[in-house]
Amino acid sequence: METTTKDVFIIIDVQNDFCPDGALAVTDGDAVVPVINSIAARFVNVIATQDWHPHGHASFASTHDDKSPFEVLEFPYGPQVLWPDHCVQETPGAAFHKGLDIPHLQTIVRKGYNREIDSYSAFLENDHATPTGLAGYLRTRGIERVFLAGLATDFCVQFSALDACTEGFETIVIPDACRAIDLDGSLDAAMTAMQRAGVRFMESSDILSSG
Ligand code: VGL
Ligand code: ZN
Repeated sequence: METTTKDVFIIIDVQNDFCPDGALAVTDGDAVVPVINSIAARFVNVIATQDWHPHGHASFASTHDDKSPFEVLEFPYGPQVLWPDHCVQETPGAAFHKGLDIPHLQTIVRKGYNREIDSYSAFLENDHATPTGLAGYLRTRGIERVFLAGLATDFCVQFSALDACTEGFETIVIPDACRAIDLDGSLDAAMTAMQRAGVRFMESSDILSSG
């Protein structure tokens, strides 16, 4: 397909901790790397998000007494899944996978740096109120269409896609360039929620086909 300067490809959290042997490993997470490299080559505008938590982040089970990873705890902004410590600022787990090869990457949006609020979405933190600034950045640059891929389908990709729709961008997720955590059916729920919100889905082969 043809992409234009009004399109952006947003790569979500392709970081070591979400890849095999990482602290919050997503099954087959590293399989997205070559696909994402190929897709990125088709876009002028490419940005990436980086999950970037301080030590003692509120989303870490270890921050709370008697809590285990993957339990859900009620936070001021609603239910929050507790995770293993992951993507701690400046640790190797927080670094991008070394196979990512995107010399024209324009911007890195870090998120989850607020100790008390998790941030799945690239646009809004999990209180659904605190903006990262990405919507303004994209609008200022004249972006109208957002393509998304990365990790994990059912958390950071899903919430980024839903917020991109709400922000008025035409939103396309590329599921074969994503992998899911899939807690208790969260992948099916995410696909349904995205579809209902008006997110479109495309295969990487559709993006990579010429013409
Ligand atoms: C993510 C859980 C916690 C993600 C980030 O990138 O999907 N999931 N932090
Ligand atoms: Zn995180």
